[in-house]
Amino acid sequence: MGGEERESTIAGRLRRARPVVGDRVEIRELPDRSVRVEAVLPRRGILLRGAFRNEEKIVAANVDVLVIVAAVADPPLRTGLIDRYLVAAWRGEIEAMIALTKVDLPYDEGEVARVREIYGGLGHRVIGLSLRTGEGLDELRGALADRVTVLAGHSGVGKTSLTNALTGRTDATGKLNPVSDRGRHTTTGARYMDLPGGGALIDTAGIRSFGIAGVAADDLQKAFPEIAAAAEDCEWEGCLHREGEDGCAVEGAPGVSPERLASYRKLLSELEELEAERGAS
Ligand SMILES: Nc1nc2c(ncn2[C@@H]2O[C@H](COP(=O)(O)OP(=O)(O)OP(=O)(O)O)[C@@H](O)[C@H]2O)c(=O)[nH]1
Ligand SMILES: [Mg+2]
Ligand SMILES: [Zn+2]
Repeated sequence: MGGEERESTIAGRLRRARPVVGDRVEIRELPDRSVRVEAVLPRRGILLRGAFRNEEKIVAANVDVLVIVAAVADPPLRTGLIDRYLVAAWRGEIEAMIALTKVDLPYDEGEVARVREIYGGLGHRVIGLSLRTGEGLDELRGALADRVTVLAGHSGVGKTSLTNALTGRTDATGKLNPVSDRGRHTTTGARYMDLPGGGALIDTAGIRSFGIAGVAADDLQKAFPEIAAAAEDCEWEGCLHREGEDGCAVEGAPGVSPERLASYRKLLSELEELEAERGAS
């Protein structure tokens, strides 16, 4: 195919697209033997982050699985971030699993059982893990074999420890910061690492907080399937299930947990604030 003809193809027009971690690209070797990225191939399974001024930024592409990492203790288990990551997974059409780390530490068993019930009930695989005892590691390895995975979670939950265990690397892990009782972010930069059993792992440094900017407020419930299902009984078609909304069937509906509804409402008001800012500027 001639050079000029090449320019008119979609790939030709994409040639200046900037690759992100996980991208498949078409390359060309130049006469000086250096290699140039000619095109970024179509992406699936993308992770977006709301960036400055509401703009979306792709942080990883061609991701098969998002493993949402949360510790059962130290730092304390909080489900708000799990729900936020699940919105990101829904948006990028990525399967989401939940890894509950540090099960070797003392923790609130009732709380963890509840998390398993809620997210397991929504169809997400939930795996309890310990890097100290090795519990759950084989199960996780099996679940991730031959797939491209991103680990995401709060600082200090054990993402780098898990990455080291899965890949055989020895990257530095963090110590908890005794002052704030939250981990410092020890890891920077994004990397694509092959897994010994096939597949790959992308470490999350750039993916600390997925913004949900860009999701339309009335689309948000699509990321909360149990809320969307209960919404069929709301009196108004455009019901957004705000607190105290007239004719809303979602609150107290079977299958809708108060925790998830609270997360949904929190994210909804965040989106509405962003929309208002966008409208005002
Ligand atoms: N008890 C226990 N501690 C763990 C476990 N996994 C990790 N840790 C410890 O938790 C701390 C934080 O682990 P990291 O792997 O650095 O956490 P991270 O998620 O990569 O943190 P950032 O890079 O800051 O986002 C380290 O001191 C680890 O040794 C575990 O299964 N059990
Ligand atoms: Mg880390
Ligand atoms: Zn409603």
